[in-house]
Amino acid sequence: MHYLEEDTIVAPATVPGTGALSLLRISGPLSIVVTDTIVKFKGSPLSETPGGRLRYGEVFLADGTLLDTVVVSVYRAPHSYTGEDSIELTCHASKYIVSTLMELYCSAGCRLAGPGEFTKRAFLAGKMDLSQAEAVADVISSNSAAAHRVAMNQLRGGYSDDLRVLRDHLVQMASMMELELDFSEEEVEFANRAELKALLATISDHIDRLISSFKLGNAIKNGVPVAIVGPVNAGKSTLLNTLLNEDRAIVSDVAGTTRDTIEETMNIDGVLFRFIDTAGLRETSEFVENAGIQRSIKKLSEADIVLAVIDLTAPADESVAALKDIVSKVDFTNQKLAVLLNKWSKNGANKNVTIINNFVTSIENQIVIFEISALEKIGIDKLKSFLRDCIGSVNLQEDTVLVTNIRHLEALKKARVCLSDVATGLASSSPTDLVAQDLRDAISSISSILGEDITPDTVLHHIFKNHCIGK
Ligand SMILES: Nc1nc2c(ncn2[C@@H]2O[C@H](COP(=O)(O)OP(=O)(O)OP(=O)(O)O)[C@@H](O)[C@H]2O)c(=O)[nH]1
Ligand SMILES: [Mg+2]
Repeated sequence: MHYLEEDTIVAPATVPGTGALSLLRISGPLSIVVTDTIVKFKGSPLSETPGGRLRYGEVFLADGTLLDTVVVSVYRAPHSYTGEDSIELTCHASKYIVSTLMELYCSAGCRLAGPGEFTKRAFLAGKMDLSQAEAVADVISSNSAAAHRVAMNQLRGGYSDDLRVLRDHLVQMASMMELELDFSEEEVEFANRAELKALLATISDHIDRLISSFKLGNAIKNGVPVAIVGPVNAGKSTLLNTLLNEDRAIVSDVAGTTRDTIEETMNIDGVLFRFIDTAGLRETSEFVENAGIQRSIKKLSEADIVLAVIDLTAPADESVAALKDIVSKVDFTNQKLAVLLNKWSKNGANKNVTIINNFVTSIENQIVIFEISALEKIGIDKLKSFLRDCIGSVNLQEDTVLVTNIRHLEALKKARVCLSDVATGLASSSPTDLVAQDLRDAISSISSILGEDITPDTVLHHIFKNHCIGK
């Protein structure tokens, strides 16, 4: 059911005080009438202006002083973002002008919009489904070509189309079963069991593919997690700063400088990486440092790529022991490990290079080794190319469907569990009504991603609370 809200909302859609112009957005039944009372137009009032037009006007304060000259765009329901009568008012980007205009609108009967409320209205008016509405925030926050592409595909409905195909298959299956239920007295099987099982396998595969796309989807949206680990004083924080090209983390020659993890993202050739500098690994009884080290280990296990920073000026046996410890924590089927021999110097060969090289090649042939100097920025470009190559195939097609949202992932997993129950039910010839119920649960899980059926207000509140005001 689509419905329109009764109150009229207003919010700045741009950040006042930055840039030359600001945009105020007004949506709801009073938008046009109220704007007529605030802005003085030459000629006919705004209420006589058709949708899709721009009008120039002036805003005067009660004492007759000119506040600003503005341009107003008129949208008439249902031809607007929200589906309601809407106004976009462009003024100069002064904080004073914007806040005064906001006051004028609020005292004329509008109220300040909540986060994402314009998009929420667009969803409620049936302008977009819920997954598209969620993609609006992703498009706004996308900061790499890949993240932009995935979010834009979701916004344009590519992802929703994929889900609808999935849901339609499930509905088709359910209807075959429902038919059987209608004739249950006669104990006939309308639905061919072999056909049902084949259809179920195809649908389950589709859901599995979507679920497993989350790893890449999440990496693209939030950055590929790269953990920088290693013994204390190896130069991990120096490396973070060098990679980011800024003094983000404190660097010192005191062992145990970094206590907590520090995360920063950086775009390398269109792929977003999330670098995580961690507390140096060593035996310690100090409570805070130990807590930091536990976090380092957790971050190491969650990363896609692990950079083990080794200090070439430290004793080789200590470095080898440290590496052994790191290698034992890496899951080579899901993670890549690069050993970075840091503090490498142009002046003079370092015998530790050979010792560590020999050790690494003796244990695991999937490990790559780089000689770098984080401080002198040597070998950093090679390291960056390696990181970029690790991700390889993110040359996404425009219509690549990836799951990037935890809510969607949970719903898909729930649907998948229901389908496993359906498969078990079919295999054990369970009563059709039980199997049909599992199928209905799977359908409602998929529909919840699109926001179909009944979407409770609490769910909507949770989804839109992270949107920006004005969107
Ligand atoms: N010569 C040289 N010194 C370096 C290099 N990288 C880091 N250092 C120095 O090594 C010391 C430790 O550097 P950090 O970056 O703080 O080391 P860390 O691994 O973050 O240390 P913790 O946070 O204590 O675990 C500092 O004095 C750095 O200037 C390098 O490439 N060459
Ligand atoms: Mg550090």
